[in-house]
Amino acid sequence: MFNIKIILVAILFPFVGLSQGLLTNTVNRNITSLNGSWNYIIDPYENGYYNFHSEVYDQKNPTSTSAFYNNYHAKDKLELVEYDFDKSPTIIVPGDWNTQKENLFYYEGTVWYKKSFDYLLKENKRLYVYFGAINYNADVYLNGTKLGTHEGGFTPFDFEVTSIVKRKDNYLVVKADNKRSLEAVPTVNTDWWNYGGITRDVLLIEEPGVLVQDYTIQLKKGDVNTIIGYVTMSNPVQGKKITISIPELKIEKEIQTTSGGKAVFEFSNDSGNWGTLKYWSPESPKLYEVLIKTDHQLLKDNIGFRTIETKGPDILLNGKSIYLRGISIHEEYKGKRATRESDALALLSWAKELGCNYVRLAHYPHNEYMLRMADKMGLLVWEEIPVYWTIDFKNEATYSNAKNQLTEAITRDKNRACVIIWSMANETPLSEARNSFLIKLINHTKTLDSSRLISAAQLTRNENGIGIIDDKIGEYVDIIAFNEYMGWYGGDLATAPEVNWSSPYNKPVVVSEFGGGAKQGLHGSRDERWTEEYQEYLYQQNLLMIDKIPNIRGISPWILTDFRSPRRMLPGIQDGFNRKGLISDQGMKKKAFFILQDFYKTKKLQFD
Ligand code: GCB
Repeated sequence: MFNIKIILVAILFPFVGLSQGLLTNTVNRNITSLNGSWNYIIDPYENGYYNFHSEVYDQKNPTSTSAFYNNYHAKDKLELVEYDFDKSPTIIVPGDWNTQKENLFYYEGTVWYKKSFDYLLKENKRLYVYFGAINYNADVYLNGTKLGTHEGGFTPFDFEVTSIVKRKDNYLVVKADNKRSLEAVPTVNTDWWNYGGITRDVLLIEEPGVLVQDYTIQLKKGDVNTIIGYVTMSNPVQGKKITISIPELKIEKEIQTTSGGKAVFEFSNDSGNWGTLKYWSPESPKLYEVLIKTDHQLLKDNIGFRTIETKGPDILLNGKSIYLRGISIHEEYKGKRATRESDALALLSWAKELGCNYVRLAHYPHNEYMLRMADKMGLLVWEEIPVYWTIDFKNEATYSNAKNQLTEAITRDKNRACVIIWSMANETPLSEARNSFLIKLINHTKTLDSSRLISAAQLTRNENGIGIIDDKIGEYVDIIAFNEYMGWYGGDLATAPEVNWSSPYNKPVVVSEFGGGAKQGLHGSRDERWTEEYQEYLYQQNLLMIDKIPNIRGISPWILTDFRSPRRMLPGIQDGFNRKGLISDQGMKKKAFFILQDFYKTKKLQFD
């Protein structure tokens, strides 16, 4: 009954781009999951999207002269009889298609997804469809009506479907396309697997007519006695009453929206009636229940309160100098895109076992489960967008895309106490165009969130045997972060501890990556690449070197586990995996894991 003609039927309806401001805190809303089994059609030539003269079916094209197109109009509807969703195979959502279907392992292109569902929408309620992430481009249709599109593989988006949803037989169709392109973010060249598909949860969210769309609530920068924030309603209603309460602190305040549907607030503890606020920290990741109430809605969240700032070389968490005992992590678990809460728990439990108080979530915004889990487990987070290597810095559209991904990430995660650093980029080649691109991103970040620290993983240069960390972007960031691969992509491990580093900036320095590859279970001498002993020695020598870097306040070695990368094909060793993990893709620890664990025990004694 459902074939791909449902896409074509869209032409009969006006395009209803109902996307609006992102709904946040979706896990605590009134949700129905659309996860599970979906039908899919592989469409490498995009026959479901373009006609044979490459005209897009779902958009009217009055200038078209194609006979086929005219014919199409004459009939008003064309049935692509060569497709049938219901007879098509199924795939699990969320999940990458590469590891679910052997014939899709290396596939980069379009796959159509379809999910049917019934839904009884209560009177005066609104319904939204929410996607945690689709890599990379998505076109979304419900019951033949185009809802809109989204670009960017790692951030959420939603569409309102109140007027389209039916009691029975709804069909949600998604065109997911993971083709790489030069002007995209990331660009064509990365060192990770380009997993395709609907890789995060799909939800229906039922809400009242006027709903709380978004809010923020946190300690005021530099003032531990004031909580500030705002609530944004879905409609520009004026005078809407909202109550914010934090029962454990005996806070209950009523605020009202102004004309834009937004209410800004500031509560202070001048009279001491909150009692003692317990600050969120890795040692004590205290989360308070926060309630946001309107006459039709009660939204709960769990929020931690902490301050984060820098002073000269120090990173101050709740006023106390800390050392970031970190590890870098890709969103991958056991050779697949990590999709579930249990994956987040497994990955972050390894970080805890290493003795970490911090994780670098590389190289794109991870699943929201990771952030919520880090909040609960007490792990500070570096969150970044995929402005990676050689993206097209001169291209305005590339900038808008990066800015949009950053906005969506900050919108989703700004209430997570764990997030202390927004990172703008990774190892981007120096140029004026790149500098102005990153400076614009930094300024934009500050307009959205002025309370957190800003960084970017930089490259360094070598001058007379001294490592110089002087990228111009250092002037604009709060933390000087750089990647170094001493003993792997050059440099002599034996003399590594004698190497000196220098930076013109009196700011905290973090080594955002270092490491080397080892095949778990391969043993030999410390001079033999790919052995666990080589990697172990590389960690020992790098840690000695890093400890002497002026202003050093943390590290996030590369990387927690081996991860898939098409750049890494060495037979018998890599076999499609970057082997710099401290843990294999099958979950087996390598010797270097224990070197880092020991180092963190010492750092804990020094700083905590
Ligand atoms: C880097 C990149 C990271 C790579 C890593 C490597 O500098 O930031 O994405 O995976 O090196 O293994 O070469």
